[in-house]
Amino acid sequence: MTDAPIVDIDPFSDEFRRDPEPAGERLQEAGPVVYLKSHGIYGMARYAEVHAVLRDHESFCSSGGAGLANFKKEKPWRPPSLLLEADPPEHTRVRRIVSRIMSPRVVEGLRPEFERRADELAARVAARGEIDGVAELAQAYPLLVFPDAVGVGEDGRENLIRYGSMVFNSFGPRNELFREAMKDAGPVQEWIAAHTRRDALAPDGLGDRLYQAADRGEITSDEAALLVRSLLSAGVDTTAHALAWALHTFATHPAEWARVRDDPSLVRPAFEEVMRLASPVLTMFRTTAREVTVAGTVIPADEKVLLFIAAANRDPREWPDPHRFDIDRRAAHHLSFGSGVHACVGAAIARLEAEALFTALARHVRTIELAGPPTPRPNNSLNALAELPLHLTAAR
Ligand code: OVM
Repeated sequence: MTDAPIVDIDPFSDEFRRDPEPAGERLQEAGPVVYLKSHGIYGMARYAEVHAVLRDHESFCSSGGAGLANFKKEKPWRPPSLLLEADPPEHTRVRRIVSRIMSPRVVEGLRPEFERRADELAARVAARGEIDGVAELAQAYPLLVFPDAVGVGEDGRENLIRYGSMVFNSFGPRNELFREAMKDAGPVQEWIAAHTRRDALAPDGLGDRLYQAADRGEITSDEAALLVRSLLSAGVDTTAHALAWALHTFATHPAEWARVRDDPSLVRPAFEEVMRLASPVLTMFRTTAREVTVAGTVIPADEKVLLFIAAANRDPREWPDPHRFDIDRRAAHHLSFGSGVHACVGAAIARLEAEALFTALARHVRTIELAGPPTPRPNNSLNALAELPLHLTAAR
C-alpha cells in the first residue's frame, strides 16, 4: 500500500512512446511522486523532484540498476557497469579516473580532428541534397569521430549502434522490444568484448589511457576493460539520437536555423535547448537504498523509482512555455545529461560533436527541410529516430 497517487500509465507501451507529452503532464499533475501500477514502481516527472533524486545518490542508489530490473533481486543481463550501475565509494574511485581521461583539456585536444571530419561530412551532404539525416549525418558523424577517439578500428563500427540499442532497451521490461534488440546479440557482444581488449585499442586513445591507469595500479585491467565497455555502450547511439533530434528541430524551425547559420556562436546554446526539448534519454531508474520521504510521500526501501527525464525537461513549473523551441532561453540545466555524481561523463564530447557538426553545416548548408515524415525507432528508454528524410540546399 502506498499514499502516492496511483496512475495507470505504462511508460514502456507503444502508446506512451508515440506521444509521451500528455502522459508526462498527467504524471506531473497527479503529484510529485506517483505509483505506476503497470510495473509496480514509483515515478517522478516534475523537474524539482527528478533533479533532487538525481543529486541524492545516498537515498536513490544506482547499484540496483538504472533499469526496471532490481539487481538486488534479478540477475543483470551483463556484468554491471562500474559507472552507471555502481554507488560511492566504489563508483567514486573509477569515476575519478574516467573523468580525468575525458577532462576538458583532453576533449579540447580532440577538437581539430572533430572539426576536420565535420567539415568533410557537411560538404558531402550539402552536395547530395537529399539525405537520410539519421544514417548519413546523425549516426555517420559519431561513428567517424568517437571510435577514433577511443582507439577502435574501422571494421564493424555498426555494432556500436546495435549494442547501444541493446543496452538502452535493456532498461525496460523483458518485452518484445527487448527480445528484438537481443535477437542475434551474440556476435555484437563478442565484437564489443573483443574491442575492450587492450590489443584492440590504438595507442593513446581514450581506451588505451584507461589501460595506462591500470599500468599505474589505479584500477585492474579487468576494470579497464569494463570501463571501455561503458564508453562503447553510451558513447555513440546516444549522441546519434541527440544529433538526429537537432537536425529534426532545425528542419521544423527554419527561422532558428537561419539565426544559428548566420551566427554559429548560437550553436552551443541551441544544442542545449535541443537536448532539453528532445531529451534523447526518456527515462532512467534509481532504487531506494532506504525508506525515503519525498514531498510528503513515503517510498519504502528497495523500490524502483522511474525518473521521467523528458517530462522534467518540459515541466511548466521550471520552464516557461515549455514546449517552445527557444534558443534564447537558458536551457543548460536540463536533465538530459543527468545530474549529480552520475552526470554524463562524456557530455563534453557530445557537446563538442554537436558544436563541430552544426558549425560545419552552418558553413555548407543554407536550408534544412523535412523531405518526408521522420520514422521513429521504438526503444524502451530512448527517444529515437530510425529515419529522417531531409532536403538540404547548399550554401552559395
Ligand atoms: C555504461 C552505460 C551504459 C548505458 C548508459 C550509460 C547513460 C552508461 O555501460 O556505463 O549512461
